[in-house]
Amino acid sequence: MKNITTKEVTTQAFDDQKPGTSGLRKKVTQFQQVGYLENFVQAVFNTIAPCAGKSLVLGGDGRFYNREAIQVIIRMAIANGFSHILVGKGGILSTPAASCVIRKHQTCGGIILSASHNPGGPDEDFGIKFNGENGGPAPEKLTDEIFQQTLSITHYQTIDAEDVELDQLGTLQIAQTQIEIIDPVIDYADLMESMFDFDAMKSLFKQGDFQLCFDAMHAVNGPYAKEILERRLGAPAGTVINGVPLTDFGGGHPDPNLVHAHELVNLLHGEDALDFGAASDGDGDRNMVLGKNFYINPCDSLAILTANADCIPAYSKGISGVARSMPTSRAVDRVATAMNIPCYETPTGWKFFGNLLDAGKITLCGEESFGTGSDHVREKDGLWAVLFWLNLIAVKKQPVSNIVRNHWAKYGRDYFTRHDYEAVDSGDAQEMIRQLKEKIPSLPGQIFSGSQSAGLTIESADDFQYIDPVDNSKTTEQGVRVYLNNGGRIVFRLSGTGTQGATLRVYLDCYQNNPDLFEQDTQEALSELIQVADTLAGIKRFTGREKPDVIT
Ligand code: G16
Repeated sequence: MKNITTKEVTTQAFDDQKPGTSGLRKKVTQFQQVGYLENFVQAVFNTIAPCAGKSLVLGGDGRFYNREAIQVIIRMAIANGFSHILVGKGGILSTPAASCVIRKHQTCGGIILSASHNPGGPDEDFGIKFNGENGGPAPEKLTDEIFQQTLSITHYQTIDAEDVELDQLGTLQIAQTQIEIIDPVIDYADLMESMFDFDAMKSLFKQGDFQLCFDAMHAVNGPYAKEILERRLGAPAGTVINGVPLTDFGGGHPDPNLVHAHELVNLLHGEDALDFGAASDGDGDRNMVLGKNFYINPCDSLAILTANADCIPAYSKGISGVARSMPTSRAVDRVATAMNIPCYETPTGWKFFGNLLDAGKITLCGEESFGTGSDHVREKDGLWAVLFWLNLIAVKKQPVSNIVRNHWAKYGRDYFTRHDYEAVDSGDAQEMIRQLKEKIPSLPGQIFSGSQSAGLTIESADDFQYIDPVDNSKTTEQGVRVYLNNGGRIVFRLSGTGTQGATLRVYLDCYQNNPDLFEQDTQEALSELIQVADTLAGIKRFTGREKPDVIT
């Protein structure tokens, strides 16, 4: 055992460390400022103090600055008195795996290093967040306290010590702290194997006529997908593409959507298209699933998984309820009504599902932003969603497109799209939202007369607020909602995860129960609403853009 003296280092507070939708996300260069990372970590430790005797999980998505940050945090955790630190080998832990390890090893929480789907590299993004003992993102109350701590911090604690070897499994004792380098995959893979029907899924691959591709986008899920899909389920070697985590994600944008996962999208299109494709993001919590020449919208995915939960061993005894973030389409609400289970509408951010999951009020939850999950961990979980779909395909013995079309035939179809305007001037974006909020009281009854939207009328509008049914905490100003008389809805909000200017998100959805209209192009089906959204908010005027940067 090495004896070490703790150092108290004087530091200057920063005023820009308020956690956003999911932790603190900034450019790497901001994190590299003297004391920047240390201040935030000490603020976390001060908030959860006393740290003495507690265990902490530590890992990240492998992006640029991950390893350096892990060494800094290990030294600080030792100085702050933690007795046990579990670190993913190579500094790697996907977000859902970190949640799994926190829960399994009953630690007081964990620090996850990731900027999720944002690009990585010296000039790109980095991020850090604290998850509590339930394995879930710190709730608002805790992130507010952490922010307050960052504003008044004057010192942080650390030690002088050499870097810890991150690439060898094993334990090392420094002062009172045991540092354990753990296999980042095994706990998570075991959990997945306990939940799904692996035998049924194996048979898909044994027959040899089912073709799957999983695009790990050179992000954290490569090793997890290889272990689960190729080793445990017997999918052929090469099923997982871009499977080696790279610090810059191979120069790509690790965001599993139709724009950024184009390699996968190409494999799922055309005459020789594969049967099933999936991708996950930088830290492995998001998922996109595709059938042969068929895109599954994440809102539909949540609804379909809910409707078919009884096909999965882990949920065969029934589910208690579901939740979706407010901007997510209302497809899952229809399923919940039919199943006679509650459906909760929460603000954007996985942290808002935590209380509902802990209280057993919900079993499944999801978001339009390619996030789906359940009570098995307290994070959204990309590979879990892929396994859920594979399990469904194996049980139903139907192509993905049939599963989705049968769902629409039973419940109707909720067309959904999100239009993102990225890196917009923050002042202009905020002014747009301010003016929109000002108009809310006068909106109901407004009739539109544009070429495509003639006769559309606003039924109601509000600024979404949420009262948590478990602890009664209130969260306000979560996006402007506008409901129209054709069953349509438009939501306007500013993203809480961007690192440059503001990102305006416009969410549009509309219910359709005429089967003759189930095969429309989504943008066409929602064209009236798209026009109304611009008329209402002056999107083109405020952003100076003729069209969105990303459409999902
Ligand atoms: C995070 C949150 C999600 C949220 C998403 C987008 O995901 O955990 O709950 O839906 O950001 O948030 P925003 O619209 O504010 O940018 P991730 O995958 O980025 O951690």
